[in-house]
Amino acid sequence: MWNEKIEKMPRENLRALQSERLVAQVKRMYENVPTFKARMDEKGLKPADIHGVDDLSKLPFSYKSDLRDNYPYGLFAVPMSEIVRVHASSGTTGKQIVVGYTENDLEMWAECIARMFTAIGADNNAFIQISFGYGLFTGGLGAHYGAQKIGATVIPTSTGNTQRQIQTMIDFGTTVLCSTPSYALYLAEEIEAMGVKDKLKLKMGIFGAEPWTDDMRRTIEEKVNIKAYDIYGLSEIMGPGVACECEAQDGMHVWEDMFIPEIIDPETLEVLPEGETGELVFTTLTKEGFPLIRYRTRDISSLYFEPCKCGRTHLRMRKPSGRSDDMLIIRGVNVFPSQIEEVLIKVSEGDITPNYQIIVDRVNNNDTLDINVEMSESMFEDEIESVEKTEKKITSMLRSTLGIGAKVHLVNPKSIERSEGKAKRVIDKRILH
Ligand code: DLL
Repeated sequence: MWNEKIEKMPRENLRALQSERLVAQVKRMYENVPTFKARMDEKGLKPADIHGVDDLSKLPFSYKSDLRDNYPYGLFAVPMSEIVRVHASSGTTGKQIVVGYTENDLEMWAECIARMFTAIGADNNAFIQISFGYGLFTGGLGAHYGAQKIGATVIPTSTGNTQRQIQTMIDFGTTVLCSTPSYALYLAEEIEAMGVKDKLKLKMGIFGAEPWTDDMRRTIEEKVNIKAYDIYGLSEIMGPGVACECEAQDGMHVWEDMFIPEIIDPETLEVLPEGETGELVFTTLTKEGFPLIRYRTRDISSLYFEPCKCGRTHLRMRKPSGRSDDMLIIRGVNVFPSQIEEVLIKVSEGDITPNYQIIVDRVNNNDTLDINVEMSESMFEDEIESVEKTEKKITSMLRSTLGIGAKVHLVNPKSIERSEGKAKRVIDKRILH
């Protein structure tokens, strides 16, 4: 165990630690984050009213829209001179959401990841290949510093170039692979096709950043003969490592000394009892740069406190089974339909109509994104070249907004099925299995 004292801390002590940290954080945020102060004032609450975890449900929620409204740095609780790193993720609009970390925040993040690697049996003899994207996405750098902290040999390949990823795995002796589960499946199939499974030293994989099922886990495990573990996180709360599986592969431990999870009913906002399914809400306890209270993740999951075989006392969350908003995760990238709509609005009305459909599918374990847009009558009568030119223009606008490629098809006027109720804009054909 990486930090036995904390990871096996009796639950009463853990709760006392949470209470102490929560009280301090509420006070600090009240003094430094105007949006939080305004929400507290609206409820007639003062920091002195919060004595510990029992008072958590009195506190106001926070939302993704808060990040948008305070873009880029308005929710940070320390001066920018103390922020040493920023990361970003998709917002519901063209603007990204931005998160910031102090030196200590990065240290705590590496601590979470170090606990995770140790929990699945990796140590300083491991060769950890990080095939999460490096950059503004939290996956690459997030996993990187934790792998380094346990003294492993880090192989920072980032995403893409599948053949080279596999060659690197063989030549450098990779024992642990970190990637999205869909990319892991793709790599596994390529490894099978290349007939190089026997040349690998791979023992385990840590996969996350998108939903996946136990069936998908089994398929990956069988194809490349490894153990596959789940890791969960979100940029707003920290990045990867908010929760992760241990060797028991039975739910993800949430590091409760740093985060308090709750499950709420997304309609009534009531806190639900242990085991019930609802929306996950997180409160950070140690974050300095960008702390959050009761952040509504929109992820659907449940929590349970039963002791785990591994001896860790921190509660576990079930694999998120979906979302309570319309965010899609395509090739590990968060995409909101509203971002696509914003791009289409920018295209000349003479060229396209407001009728469009977003089709997401999974072909050879790779997510595909197709966007059908009805062209205008005048474009319909135009030369094929000008249709292709418009398709190319929209494709490139979408790439720069979403950060991933999409296939754009200008389709004939009135060819997209009309609906009598709400338009069905998104067709997600992916069946997770
Ligand atoms: O995806 C952080 C991450 C990186 C997690 C690498 C794990 C591994 P965001 O880009 O902000 O951060 O996306 C966060 O992704 O709210 C979930 O909807 C989804 N998600 C993340 N991990 C899992 C998982 C990173 N293990 C959003 N299972 C979250 C299901 C997941 N969904």
